[in-house]
Amino acid sequence: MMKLYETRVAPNPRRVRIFLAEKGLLDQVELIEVDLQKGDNLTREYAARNPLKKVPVLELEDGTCIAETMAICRYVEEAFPDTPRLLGTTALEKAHVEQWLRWIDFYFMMPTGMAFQHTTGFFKDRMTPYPEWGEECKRQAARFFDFLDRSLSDSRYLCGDEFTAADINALCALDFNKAIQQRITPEQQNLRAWHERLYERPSVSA
Ligand SMILES: N[C@@H](CCC(=O)N[C@@H](CS)C(=O)NCC(=O)O)C(=O)O
Repeated sequence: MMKLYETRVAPNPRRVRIFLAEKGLLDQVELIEVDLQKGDNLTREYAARNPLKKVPVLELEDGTCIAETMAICRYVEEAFPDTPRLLGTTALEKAHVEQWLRWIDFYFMMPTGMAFQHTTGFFKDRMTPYPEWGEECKRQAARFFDFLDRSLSDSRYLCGDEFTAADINALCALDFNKAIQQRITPEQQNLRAWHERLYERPSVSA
C-alpha cells in the first residue's frame, strides 16, 4: 500500500488528501501523521524521504518517495488515468490549471504560510520570525481574497465550469488563513458562494 506522510492540520497535505478523495483513491493510501511542532519531520529518517524535511511525502509500494504537493498530484493524475481529471484534459485546460496553480502557490499559499510563520512564531525553534514581514504577507494574502472574488464573478470554479486542482489549492490556502485570523468578508459574495459550493463536496472533509 502507498503511504502518505502528512499532518492533519497543515494546508499542503490537505491538498493531497482532497485530490486523492476526488479520485476515489483515499483508501489506497495509508495516512501517516507527522507531528511538525514536535519536529518529527526533522529526523534523519524523515530526511531520507524528503531532504527538505517537509510534508507531504508520498511513498510508493516499492519505497520510492515523492515530495512536493503538486509532484504527488501529478503522479497520481498520470498513474491513475481512469479517475476524474483534475489537472485539465486539453492543452489549453492544462495551461489554465497550471496558470492558477502557480498564482495560488506564489501569491496566496506562500504569503499565507509566511504570515503564519512570522506572526505566530510556530517554528521559532528552526527559523527567526520577523513579525512586520508577517503582517505584510498577511496583507498580500488578503489581496488575493479580493482577486479570487473578482475572478469568480462569472464562473462556478476558478478554471470555468469544471472543478479542478486549482479549486482545491485555493480552498486549502484560503481556509488556512483562519490561522492568521483572516476570513472571507461579507462583501466577497462570489468567493463565499464558491466556498459553500466546495463544502458540498465530501472530499473537502478528507
Ligand atoms: N512546496 C511544498 C511546501 C511543503 C510545506 O511547506 N509543508 C509544511 C506544512 S504545510 C511543512 O512541512 N513545514 C514543516 C517545516 O517547515 O518544518 C509543497 O507544496 O509540498
